[in-house]
Amino acid sequence: MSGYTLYWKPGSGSMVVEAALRMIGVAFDAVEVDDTADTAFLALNPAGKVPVLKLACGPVIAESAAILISLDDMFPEARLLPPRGRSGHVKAVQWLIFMATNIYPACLRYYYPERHTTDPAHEAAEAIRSQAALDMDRDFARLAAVVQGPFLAGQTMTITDVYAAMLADWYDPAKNTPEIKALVGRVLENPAVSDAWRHHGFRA
Ligand SMILES: N[C@@H](CCC(=O)N[C@@H](CS)C(=O)NCC(=O)O)C(=O)O
Repeated sequence: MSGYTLYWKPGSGSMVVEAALRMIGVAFDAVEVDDTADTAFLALNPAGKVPVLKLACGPVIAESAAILISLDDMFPEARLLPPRGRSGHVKAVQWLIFMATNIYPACLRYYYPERHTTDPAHEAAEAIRSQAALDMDRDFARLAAVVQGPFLAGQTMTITDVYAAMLADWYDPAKNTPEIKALVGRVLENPAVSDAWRHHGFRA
């Protein structure tokens, strides 16, 4: 047994955490979660969501951005994020949190609109879905405008770029935006990322 256990589901946001673990080069166990409402899993993350990372020394971390920032703290030499104190660090963290708190939830509203309204009418769900699409169009346009470094935080790929590629794979209009499409291509040149991408069944 290794020191790290990643709880994951195919096609889910655990992809970026697996990519981070592979970029670090640390051994980990991958436990596929069939049912996020299972009592044993809820004991790990009461929110019933993957990704979850369990450390052998005790702590359990949920929330994709929190896991990535914690891994960067534990393994600064892996350069998941640019070194602290440099302007690239602030940018990479800013865009990571921007995506985790805006685009990721919008994507969930887009695919599961009925979970985001108490109104059972089909039209209510459709309205949620349309607004989620508009929100993602606006937010991916903001990302596309800054992917000129050629990465989001400059000349070197960070885990923030992998996060952006993952979200884009869930939403075709983003994936087909030239700047984002080029970013996905660049990110997938990294073997650690492409291994996690394939293992999770991502498409590009
Ligand atoms: N804010 C959370 C969102 C996690 C999330 O919504 N995960 C989805 C998969 S992408 C999930 O586990 N949904 C429940 C399920 O699939 O059973 C994060 O950033 O980690």
